[in-house]
Amino acid sequence: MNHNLFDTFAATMNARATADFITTREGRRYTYRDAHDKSARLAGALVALGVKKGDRVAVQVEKSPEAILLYLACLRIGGVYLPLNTGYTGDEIDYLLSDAEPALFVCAPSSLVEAREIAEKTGCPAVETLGQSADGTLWEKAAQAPPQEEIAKLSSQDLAAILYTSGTTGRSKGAMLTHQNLASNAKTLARAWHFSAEDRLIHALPIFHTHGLFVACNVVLMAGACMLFLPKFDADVIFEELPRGSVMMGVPTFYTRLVQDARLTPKATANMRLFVSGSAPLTAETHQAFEEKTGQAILERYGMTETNMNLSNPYEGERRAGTVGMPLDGVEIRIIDRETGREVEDGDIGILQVRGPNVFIGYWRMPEKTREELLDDGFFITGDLALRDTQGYVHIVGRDKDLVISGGYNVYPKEVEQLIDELDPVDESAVIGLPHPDFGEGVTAVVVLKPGAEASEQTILEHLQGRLAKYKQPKRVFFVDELPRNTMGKVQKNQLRQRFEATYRS
Ligand code: MCA
Ligand code: AMP
Repeated sequence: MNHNLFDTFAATMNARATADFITTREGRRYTYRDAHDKSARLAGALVALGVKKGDRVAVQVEKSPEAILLYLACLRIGGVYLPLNTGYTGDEIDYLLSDAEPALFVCAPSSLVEAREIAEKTGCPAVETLGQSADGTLWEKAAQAPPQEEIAKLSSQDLAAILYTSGTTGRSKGAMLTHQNLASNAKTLARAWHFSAEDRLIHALPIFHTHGLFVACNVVLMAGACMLFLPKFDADVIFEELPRGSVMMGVPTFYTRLVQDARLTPKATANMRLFVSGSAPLTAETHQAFEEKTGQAILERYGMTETNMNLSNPYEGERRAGTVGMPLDGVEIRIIDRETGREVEDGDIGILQVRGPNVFIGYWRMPEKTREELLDDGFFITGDLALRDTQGYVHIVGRDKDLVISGGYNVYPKEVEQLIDELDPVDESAVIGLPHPDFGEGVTAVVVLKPGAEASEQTILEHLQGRLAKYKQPKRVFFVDELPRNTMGKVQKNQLRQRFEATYRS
């Protein structure tokens, strides 16, 4: 049996050949047959560029249907797809390419000069471009290349993708995801959320993370459904498209923005059968407000880059506000007391661990880090604090890891602190997340200056510009005389969060 995920998708492509796979508001349209044929051409171009099974293909391009075809081409030949946030700066890309050692770096046409420099520095042998409207050198090469019809024969453990997630030490880690990880999760989600060929997904998420790439696209591909590709979330566009859509997936910021909009009514959402939220906590207030305004209950689910999706509220049955529901089919969970190492009773808080075919096989070239988080018995330590209520619904109540989630993007404080601490006048810093009405949490820096030294909020922010992706940069910087510490010398971020809690309150 061929475990290549593309093999499964190829069955859909044949069965749904003339149906739309991706459409855009500008009227571009790819059918499933196009997806099959164009991905074969792109695969031909990849092979001609020397990409072989197991080789990483790093991709930092603007959202487009063609980028998804490139992802499919990669799967087809057994390449390892490595999507990169379009907001990453040159410094960030430099580190990621050095670590991943891709055989090819595909960038936006406008970034070619810088991309070539980074590729040369990091030893990446090939750079190609892919634009947003079926353009770029890779697309041109694909048009010339003989189609690669063959689907690489792979085992379930062969890698399909590496997705980088920042680490608590400040160094990004590449989560290695296999064809089995992605296939099992897509099948499970398509079933759990009743996806069918009739669905039309409104796709407004970025496609370089699990949510927009795997949860959205793989599920659509499993079901033979259609996606409307939007470049980004824009409430005006969403309201125009809701009458033609059936499902939307979003981060909580999508929903907090929609509930504030007078256009959100039962009529506006009448054609929609499902709204999914994830990547960060959806507040019970937003859940309830959305239901009051539309009569529809948002379905909240929980996942991680390392694990794909683990828990989901039920499609049928109560979608309970403030919870992430129950384990998906084939996923096991346990909630462990940090002190005793034993499972807690229902209602008690512990650290959530998950196991299943969806769980990754480790961090790229980081065996020690992998051993710390992926246990011998297959359970992965999520670092999230959870409790299970008496009806079996799991509540994510906090984090045992130092992490801020801003608008669905993860920001690891250590990475920001290290850069702030480089500044001469700075003695030390602590980066925290504070309640933010739009982004859920707002990245905030608290800085201690060296005795007699001077620096302003502007000094700190300017230093970070160009070094860190925009979403990681603090929205505010505060100066204090010293950071609160416990007797062990550990910075008490809770105290800082309390002190500056009202910062973004409107
Ligand atoms: C944009 N900005 C942000 C963010 N996005 N700042 C902090 N956090 C953000 N997430 C900056 C912009 O650069 C801009 O700065 C200012 O904030 C306002 O931008 P705005 O136009 O309002 O933002 P937007 O373009 O509308 O974007 C907000 C967004 C977007 C729609 C929430 O960030 C987004 O699509 N997030 C989704 C992330 C995601 O897909 N996560 C899934 C990860 P300035 O004005 O100074 O230029 S996968 C995952 O987490 C797991 C596996 C899971 O469970 O799904
Ligand atoms: P990432 O590493 O980007 O994949 O982010 C994974 C993290 O996002 C998880 O460990 C959680 O902290 C958080 N997360 C994802 N979905 C939810 C949710 N529905 N509720 C609360 N936190 C979530």
